[in-house]
Amino acid sequence: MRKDIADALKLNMAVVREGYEKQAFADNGNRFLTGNGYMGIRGTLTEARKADMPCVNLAGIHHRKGNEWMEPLNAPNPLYFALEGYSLPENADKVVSHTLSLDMLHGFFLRETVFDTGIGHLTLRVQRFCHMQDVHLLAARIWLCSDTEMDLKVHMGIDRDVWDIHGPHFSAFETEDSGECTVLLGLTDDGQQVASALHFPPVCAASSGEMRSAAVHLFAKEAYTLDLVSSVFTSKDTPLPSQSALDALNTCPAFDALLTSHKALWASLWEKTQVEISGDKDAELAMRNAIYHLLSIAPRHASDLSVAARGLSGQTYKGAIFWDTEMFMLDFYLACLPEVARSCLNYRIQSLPGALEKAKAYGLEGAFYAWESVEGGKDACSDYNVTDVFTGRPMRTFFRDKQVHITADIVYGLRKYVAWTGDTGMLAQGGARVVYEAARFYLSLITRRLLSDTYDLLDVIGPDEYHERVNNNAYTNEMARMTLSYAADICPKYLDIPEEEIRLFREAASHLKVQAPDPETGVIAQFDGYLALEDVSVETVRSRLLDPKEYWGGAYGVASHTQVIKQADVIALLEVLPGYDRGIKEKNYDYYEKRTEHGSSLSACMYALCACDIGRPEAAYPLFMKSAQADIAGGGKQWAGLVYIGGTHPAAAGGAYMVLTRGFLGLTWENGEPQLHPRLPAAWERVRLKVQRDGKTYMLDTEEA
Ligand code: IFM
Repeated sequence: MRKDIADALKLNMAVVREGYEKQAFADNGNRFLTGNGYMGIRGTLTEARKADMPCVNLAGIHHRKGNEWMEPLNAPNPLYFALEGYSLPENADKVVSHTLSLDMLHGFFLRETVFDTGIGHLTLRVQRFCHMQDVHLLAARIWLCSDTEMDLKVHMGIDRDVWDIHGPHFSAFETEDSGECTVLLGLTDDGQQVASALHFPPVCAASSGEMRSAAVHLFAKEAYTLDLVSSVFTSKDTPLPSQSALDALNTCPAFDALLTSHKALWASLWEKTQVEISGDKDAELAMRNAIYHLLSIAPRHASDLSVAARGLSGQTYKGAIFWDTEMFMLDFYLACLPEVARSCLNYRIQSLPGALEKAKAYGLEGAFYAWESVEGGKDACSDYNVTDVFTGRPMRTFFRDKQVHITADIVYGLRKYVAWTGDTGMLAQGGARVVYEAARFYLSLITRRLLSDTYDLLDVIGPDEYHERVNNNAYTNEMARMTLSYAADICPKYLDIPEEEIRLFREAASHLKVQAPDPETGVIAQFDGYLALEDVSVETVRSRLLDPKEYWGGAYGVASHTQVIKQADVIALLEVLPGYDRGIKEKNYDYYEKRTEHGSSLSACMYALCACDIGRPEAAYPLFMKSAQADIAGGGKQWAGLVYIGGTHPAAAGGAYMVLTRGFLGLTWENGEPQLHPRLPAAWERVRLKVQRDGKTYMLDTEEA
């Protein structure tokens, strides 16, 4: 394992953190995450219990406990392992050295801690991964070595005390012991099941149960290893998850063979996605880390699963699918794993019934997609998404009701997928129906004035969530217009729909209010009346906070009545839809950048794209790095009011990929061939990057541009 890490380090493919930082468990859980699209295991220590937020987070299976928020299930952790007398944080005073590494090249987590035993040094190494090919398997190798002979007691097993935000989700457990293997089945009150099984190493053969202990004798300077191989299945995968979990362990190869096949799969993924940035090792590492995370959470095993906003790093944002996937991650998946892009969009096609139901519930027509989509397209978004720090009371937020751009974002994703792949089968197989129902949704929402020809989209929330319930948000109006026009163009080819409806789609598209650039300043108002709001700096608004965790938006937020915005809104519009010239981009970049808090990790990449478009790669660079480094750097916003929102940042990762390709490389496609128009930061000497299109692999190289 050390050789692997050394190779990865040499190739600038490893993230390493030295020194034991007791308080860093939350960031490290994200920073050292390993995953395979089916599950993610946070980069916590194997001895971590609930307080340190360990989890084996599962994709596409949710549960709601009572009236709490619905959230994805975490499996009982089958790779719990502790050394008696040497667990952290309790024995932090014995730590001589402590190193955590993420080997992105081979896809594993490595922990090495040297403890002072009083008479010498004891080294504990743990290598852990979620198998990239057989996605139900996860494994850990424990390596121990002491420079003096010593006896140790070790504890290992399946931890049923699962870390949940709004749990506990399992109301009952069943265990089944089959000698070397034990399976623990967690049952929810709505009949769902999650089985975690563990193949115990021979040292535990004499004992039974889901948690076992063993005595280990270490000879001086002789390494001792223990392999833990586990499997996880749910009732979504199979009617008998316990049986499947045990079968998987009975038939799976031993640790070394598993690791070999796991590494081979990672090698093949990097083969498709490798990026080199000569002249800037930090940017190269950050970009590779962003790609690593996007690969680790990609549902390669599924055909209609999407990617949650916090990936597989836990239950933040209810494990739900947001616009993040279509608007921020899709570029990467299209260029590197088109089958994953397809799966994400199939998920939207499959969840159309949920969107139709949501629209109906609001008295609207067509498809109103869930702001926070879970199984069946149900909206997990609460009416009270933020807790007031002062009163502890839930605050009414309107994301679910008013962030109506979500439907257009999905259409945008579908349109992009079809344009990129040429796969019109997606439209024939349900995509056109989504587009049609999306257009009907906007038709039912748009208001027609009696005394004017202008139509409005009233009472919405744009991407900048701090300003709620505004009229004619520029981004929303243009995305709705795109949806109506696209529907009018393509739906008649696939669906039998009345001509009158098509006419109405076109009429609404042409009459919907345009937030035109101000003739003097060139600034596009984010919404009606935005430019008349108090014009103060982000710092002034920040200085008005009475509590650092206070929510900036909503009815009484410190930003709500000012022009300070949370994240790219007009700038997002200028970057996603064509037709805005450089002058307009320049003026709006200069206007909005200084008024943006970048309080969402989705913000910086849009500004970076814009900065590239206006010929300012140096201004784009820190914004790019902010996006690409989101999960290496840690920190970031962890709270919205009193609600924990930490986790990994796949949209920022995908955004960084967009900045690299569309921004710095200036990638366009002409006659099916890639063309580069590089505008690189001064320190960058050369960029090489592989992309796939139409079954062909292209090596983009700025030296050949
Ligand atoms: O989708 C985003 C939203 O734009 C800002 N808040 C977080 C969500 C999930 O990433």
